[in-house]
Amino acid sequence: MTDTDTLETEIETPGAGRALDGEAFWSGLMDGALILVAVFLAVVGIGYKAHQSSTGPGVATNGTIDVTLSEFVIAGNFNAPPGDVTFNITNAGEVVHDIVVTGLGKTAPINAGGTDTLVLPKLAPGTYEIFCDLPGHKASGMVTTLKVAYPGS
Ligand SMILES: [Cu+2]
Repeated sequence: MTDTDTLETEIETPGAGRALDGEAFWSGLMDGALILVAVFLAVVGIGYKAHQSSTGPGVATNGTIDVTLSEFVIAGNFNAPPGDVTFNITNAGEVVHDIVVTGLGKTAPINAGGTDTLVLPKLAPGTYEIFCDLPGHKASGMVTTLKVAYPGS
């Protein structure tokens, strides 16, 4: 009790009060600076995103392609720049499907409603055949072409 009483007395003295005001002033200045930095970063971030999405239509902005499988279609925007290409695959159909990229790789069979990811490392510019190799599926339409090209070419 005695210590607490002493502390309260010190805080209420005029000298201590001015010291606290000074600290509050600098603290407020620092808060303002932090807010300015936060606003600056937000503006830079928005500008960066806008730049990223300014690539022309039809050309993927990076090497990630969403692929949807169904009977009997392989759907997706199969354009990518040279480099690693990643397929994020969803089987939206009612039977098992898979993805084969001739000479480069394939997924395991993907059950109806299932998902899988296929990474094709370091693709050079060119065209690559993609198909489902379950019996009869390619002949029924599950085949398409991945086009790898530099943006604008
Ligand atoms: Cu299939």
